[in-house]
Amino acid sequence: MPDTSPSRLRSVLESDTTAFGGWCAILDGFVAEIMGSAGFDWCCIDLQHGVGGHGAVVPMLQGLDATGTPTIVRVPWNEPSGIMRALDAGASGIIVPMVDAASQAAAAAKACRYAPAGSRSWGPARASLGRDDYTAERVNADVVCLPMVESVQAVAAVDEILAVEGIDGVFVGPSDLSVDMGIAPSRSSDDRLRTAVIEVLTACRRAGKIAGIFAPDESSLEAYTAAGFDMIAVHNDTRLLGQAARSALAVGRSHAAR
Ligand code: 3PY
Ligand code: MG
Repeated sequence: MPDTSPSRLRSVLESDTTAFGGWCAILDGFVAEIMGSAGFDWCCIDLQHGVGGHGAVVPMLQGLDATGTPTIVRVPWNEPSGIMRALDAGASGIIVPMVDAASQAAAAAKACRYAPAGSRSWGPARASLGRDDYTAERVNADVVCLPMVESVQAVAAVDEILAVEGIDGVFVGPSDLSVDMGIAPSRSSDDRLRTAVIEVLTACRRAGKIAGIFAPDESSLEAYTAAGFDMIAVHNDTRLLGQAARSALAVGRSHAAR
């Protein structure tokens, strides 16, 4: 039985080596299991932009648990109900989209933790299954809360966001950040974007907190890995499946005798 204890996510993200993550945008248990068995250091279930029914969350967490992959849920929005439901279902960490200010980060951090540290409501339906060590104190210490920095305003406020108690780091969304900067999201190597990304990474280093980012393509993956991000999402399942399908088809077509 693989180790599925929630503290594993924190240790993977805080280790000295880059933690590469899978990003599940196809909301399906079997797809999550395939992603988990690929050997990623962590996997994120994307409830903001993922396609499919939210009823897939528990089978996805089960699929990832079966492969021993630490789990994160990106919630649809910075709302306590979504954060608490994902944690009750058994996610070890939460990524919160579109956080622009310290006050918003504080709200997310509180939703992730039980009193006195926060305001999470008690009802860990799946999260506490088979866990004699499930106590508020223990869970508050284990859970990882990462607001997304994906606007010009958030980059400007990143030091204050990182200073919020209960915020473990930040996760950069380069596509939304590009849009906010007036850059096409497909231009991932734009200098202004890369400068802003490095600014966030430097702020994380100053604060001693986790620096995460989504890499939408190979050149970003290379650049963000070389820059030293702690956690990097390797594209997403949709893109990886499309890429593999196109390349298999191209091999077949290139060898076609008729
Ligand atoms: C972004 O790049 O904006 C993201 O949210 C990554 O999924
Ligand atoms: Mg985004």
